[in-house]
Amino acid sequence: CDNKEAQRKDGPNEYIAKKLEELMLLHKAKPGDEDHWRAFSYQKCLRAIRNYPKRIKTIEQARSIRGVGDKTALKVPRWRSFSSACLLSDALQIMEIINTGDLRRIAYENTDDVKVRQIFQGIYGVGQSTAVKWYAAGCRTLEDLLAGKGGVELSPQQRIGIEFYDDINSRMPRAEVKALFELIKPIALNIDPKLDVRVMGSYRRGKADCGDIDIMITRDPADGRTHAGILHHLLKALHARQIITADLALPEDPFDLEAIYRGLCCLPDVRGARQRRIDFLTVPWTSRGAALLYYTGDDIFNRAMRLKANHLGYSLNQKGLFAGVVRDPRNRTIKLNTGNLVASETEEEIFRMLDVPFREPHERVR
Ligand code: DCP
Ligand code: MG
Ligand code: MN
Repeated sequence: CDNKEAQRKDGPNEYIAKKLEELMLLHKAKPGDEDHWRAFSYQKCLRAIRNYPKRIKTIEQARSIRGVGDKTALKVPRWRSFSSACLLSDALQIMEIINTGDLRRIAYENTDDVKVRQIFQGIYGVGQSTAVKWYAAGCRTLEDLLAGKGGVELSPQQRIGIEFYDDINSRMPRAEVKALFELIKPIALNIDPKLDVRVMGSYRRGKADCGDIDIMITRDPADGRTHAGILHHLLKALHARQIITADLALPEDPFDLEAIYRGLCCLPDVRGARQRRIDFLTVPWTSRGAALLYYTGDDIFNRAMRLKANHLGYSLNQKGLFAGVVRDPRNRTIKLNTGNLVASETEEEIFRMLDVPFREPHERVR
């Protein structure tokens, strides 16, 4: 692999990022409505620290990381008007790590209930509310859950999540994504040679390791045919070849042009091959540009693009860029109409409409 990400080594402030990350993960397992936001601002802060080229020594440096980063390592365009990444409280925590090598808050937050909930939330599809519920029912270990302690009942998906707990929670090397894709792509093209099949997500961004494999499928309908129903046949073929080993979430309608499948896959005939997470995303041909943009990510970059779109009076999602969307003033997340499609066929036109200089996939990170 030829990109920067794959070659990146730990920077001089990795030890700081590691400690803050530990705290962030504890926050994630803590009930409370601010948590989502808290985790989000931490992620921004972590990236800024990891990208900071010099060893951080003073609180001024810690507080100014965003500003410094803007000009040098990050090259963040002006339109990314995030509030400052490192708040004073974050800067104080950074100083504590620099001065003591530790963060007392970690020990304070790392209570037994948080530890248990953290383990539970590592089960695929299990969020905070379920983890809290299971803890309250008296469960403390994965074995407790499997035994149905306290009357807990697991869904089939949760059982798979426990069975392959370690596999699902580890990332795979880029080469393994490539190997699996090279098995899958010909099987898809064998069903219909005109399919457009590609790997999205962290792989497309050039990352050295991936949490899952995101495969997008679409098809030019110029000859009067579409990819509707393909996913159904492809999944059947992949099950038969023992490449797909378990289903986690089936599409509501596998014959829809837009369908999502989530499951586990594995390199067949490879001793010790691990179970890997795989997602299939089928999208209508006309929205392929918006889908490319969305499924390439990363999630923080997508958020920045959506914000920029909103500032300009547009609405952006995986289907396209829309103008004239009217939102409920009491709840801005509710759309009162779908608006008019402005751009969706290519990534370039969406960037252009948003007046954002085009960025290659590997540049779509902070
Ligand atoms: N995505 C998003 N917001 C989310 C989830 C996903 O914008 N809440 C988009 C951006 C992601 C893409 O979908 O890049 C794929 O989602 P993944 O969860 O697979 O994330 P990545 O592929 O980026 O990372 P990983 O290597 O962890 O899979
Ligand atoms: Mg992914
Ligand atoms: Mn995914």
